[in-house]
Amino acid sequence: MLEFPPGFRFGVSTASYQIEGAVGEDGRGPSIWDTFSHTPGRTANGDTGDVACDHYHRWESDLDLISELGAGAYRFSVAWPRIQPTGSGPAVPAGLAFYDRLVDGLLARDIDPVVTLFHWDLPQALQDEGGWTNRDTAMRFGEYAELVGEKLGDRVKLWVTLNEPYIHFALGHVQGVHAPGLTLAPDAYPLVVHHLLLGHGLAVSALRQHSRAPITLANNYSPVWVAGDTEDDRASAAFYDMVQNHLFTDPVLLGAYPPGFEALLGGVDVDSIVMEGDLEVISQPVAALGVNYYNPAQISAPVPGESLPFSRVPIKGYPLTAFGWPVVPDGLRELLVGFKERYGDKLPPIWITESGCSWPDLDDQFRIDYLSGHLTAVRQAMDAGVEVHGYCSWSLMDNFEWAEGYGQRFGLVHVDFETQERTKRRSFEWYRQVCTAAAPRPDLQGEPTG
Ligand code: GBH
Repeated sequence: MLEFPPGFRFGVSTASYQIEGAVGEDGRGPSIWDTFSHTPGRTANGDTGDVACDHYHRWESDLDLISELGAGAYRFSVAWPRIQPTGSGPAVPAGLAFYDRLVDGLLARDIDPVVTLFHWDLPQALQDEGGWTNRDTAMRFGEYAELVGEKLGDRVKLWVTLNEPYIHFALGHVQGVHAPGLTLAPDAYPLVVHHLLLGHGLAVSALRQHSRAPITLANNYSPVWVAGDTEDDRASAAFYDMVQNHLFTDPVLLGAYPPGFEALLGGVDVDSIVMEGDLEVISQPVAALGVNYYNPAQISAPVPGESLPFSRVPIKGYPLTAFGWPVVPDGLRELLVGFKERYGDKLPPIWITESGCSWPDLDDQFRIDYLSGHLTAVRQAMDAGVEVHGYCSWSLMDNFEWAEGYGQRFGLVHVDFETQERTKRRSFEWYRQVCTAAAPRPDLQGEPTG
């Protein structure tokens, strides 16, 4: 068994819209994912998160599962529309109370609560006003963070402001295959990017008033491999690396947009979007960096007919998950070591906030190999000098996999969506041994309150 240093957290992750269900209960307002999933043709089989894992009603027995797993951390997200049904104004007490019970339930089971504020379920009312193209959404996000921080700030152990802003931007606003389902004109891209980042910064300011816990954002990162050997191939790969890996990281860690950002501006005057002081807000020190890792990206120059400035080339020669994604554990080591090289002393301790695979079988040696390979890669990156504090497997249980509906199963626990019965996969038992072998955890080092 791999040895990790004392204090290293092994955990599991989920997200509100993917597990909770109960979309009309206790004053929750509609989110963009309710709208999107109820629009014909948007999700596989027309699946929606209306019921999902019914976790809103089954949270206690779900926490018992996490406890049985021996996990030291549980990453979940707060549904913004449960706290503010229209994205602004006072908090709904019942909404806050749900997460309050969840946090206390975790602490009672000796599990560190890791709380994400935004895992893509934006209140629909804010989308109606332009969503992340509108600077006001960032302001509203800061206010929402204040409400959650005030309620939970004394007990949360790690905060994640935004989950995968790059994916939310690219799939939701450029390709239109995730909510809000937009294919925006390029001149709106920098608005979405900047307002997401500003929202992160404003949330950091708000949380600091109430919590000493480390704060981070979690991006989906991929080491970028060049396919082809032309200058154009290399330029496309560099562009892709910039948008996926650095666009939502450099402003936070370095206080500046990455070189090449201008290419995304398409002639838009940056001063009309990035206001004075914004980058200072965005780059307030954070005591952690969240990394969601699934696979590398192999990129070439765009092929004819491609509307983007790059082309994704399938990675061959590796096992594929049920989703068809290549399994490349060493890509995680490569990514982490590359981050250390790029950011040096500016790189805060890393948390792997998601890592996992879609695999349906109950007897899932595939997932065991996946987890074991990725934990080995993390250990190797640590040996190479990268500080990593935790690893959260995606996911605790099968759930609503966005546009794929219930067709892809990422859980250590199988869910029968007819009966809501939970059945532990073999990987659950394997990961339980990893979690329970971990050394006791001293309290996480955070920051002083503001
Ligand atoms: C995460 O997104 C989400 O945070 C989480 O909610 C979700 O359930 C989980 O992952 C599983 O999907 O076409 O082979 O190059 C992951 C974002 C974007 C990662 C697409 C893999 C392409 C794989 N994903 N990406 S490939």
